[in-house]
Amino acid sequence: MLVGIVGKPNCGKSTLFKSITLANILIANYPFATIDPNKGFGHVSVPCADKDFNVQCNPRVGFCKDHVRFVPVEVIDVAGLVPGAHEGKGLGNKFLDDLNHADALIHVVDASGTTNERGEPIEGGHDPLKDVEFLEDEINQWMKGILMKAWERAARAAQQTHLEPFKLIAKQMGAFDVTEDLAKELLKKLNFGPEITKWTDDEIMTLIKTIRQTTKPIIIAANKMDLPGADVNLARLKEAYPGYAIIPISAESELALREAANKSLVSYKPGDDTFEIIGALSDAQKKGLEYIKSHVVEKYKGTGVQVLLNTAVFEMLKYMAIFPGGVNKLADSNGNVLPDCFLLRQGSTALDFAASIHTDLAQGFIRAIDVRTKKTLGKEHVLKNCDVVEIISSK
Ligand SMILES: Nc1nc2c(ncn2[C@@H]2O[C@H](COP(=O)(O)OP(=O)(O)O)[C@@H](O)[C@H]2O)c(=O)[nH]1
Ligand SMILES: [Mg+2]
Repeated sequence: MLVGIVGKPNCGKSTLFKSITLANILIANYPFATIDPNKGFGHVSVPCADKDFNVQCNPRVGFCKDHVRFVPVEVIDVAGLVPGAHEGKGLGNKFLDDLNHADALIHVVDASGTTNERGEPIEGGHDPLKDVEFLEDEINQWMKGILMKAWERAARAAQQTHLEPFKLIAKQMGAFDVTEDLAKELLKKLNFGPEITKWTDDEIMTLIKTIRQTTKPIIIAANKMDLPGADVNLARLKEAYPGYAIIPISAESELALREAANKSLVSYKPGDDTFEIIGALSDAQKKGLEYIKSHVVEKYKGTGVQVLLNTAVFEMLKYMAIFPGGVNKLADSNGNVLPDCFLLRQGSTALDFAASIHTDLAQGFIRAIDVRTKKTLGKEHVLKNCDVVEIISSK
């Protein structure tokens, strides 16, 4: 799973990326470094199962603090999109290509309205509502460009060879993981005519929008909530886009708090709705943190950054966290307690879980056990968030 951070220049993408990926790298325990400087690991958080068993876990990756388990999720900071990017304007197509691999997008909007559509400071303010439309339009246009590549010839050829429309769409949009099944499902809903060459431009755009919503769902991060006027724009955004998840955040505040926490100046973990100053601070540092407390953390019950990532992964992409464990012991052969926590699609069964650990486990699947209740679970049993599951397999 890969979450892409997008938005116009200077909306705060890199600040958000930095704050998300600045887990204390020592406790997060990554044995590898990413080569791409714009890619890194953030963490979604779930109540850790270790608490229910009165133990302290030892995560292989990620970390656990106060029985909150932080599970890694890959994120990418996609460089600024400007109007016309799909035509190669600004940094253009390379960055749109970066998006190809993302399963979901966080659209960072400068809710303070202090920068224009190219990210330049602006007197008198800019309406952030416009940013939402422009970004979706850019992505739609770009996807359409890909579909329309050699479209006329492909459509004609498909018609002559009686290739079914969904097969053509899957072929043209393969880069976005549009499978034949998905294309079939989407086209069934849209109910276009059977002759592909007669599809209108509007129909094609409707298809593109549907593909975009399915393969690149967008969550909106209303950033810079620490600045005056952002609260008014947040309310306007919510009113204008009722179907969207819109999360108020202050990326800069989160970054400051994580940095201070890593230096033991404050007691704070991502997602907390308060923090405590514990170290010796200069007057300027103290003032800065007090501002963050009164203008962000107390007002919005946190900086919003953890809520943002959790909402993207658990609500928008509909994942859940599952812990492998044993009824007789929760540790692996090295004595590490509950070392793993997997993110699986909601609706996954005990068999899906076995397969996600190892194909052998699935092939030899005998039964699963809910480690908390010790109840036997069959292949088709649908798991729920934070379950601890043992797989009994003949292989
Ligand atoms: N006040 C405020 N400024 C922010 C926030 N997040 C980012 N910024 C500032 O906005 C400017 C652009 O941020 P940056 O992350 O480089 O934007 P990018 O171009 O989208 O990557 C920088 O001066 C940041 O310090 C925030 O939450 N509050
Ligand atoms: Mg940047």
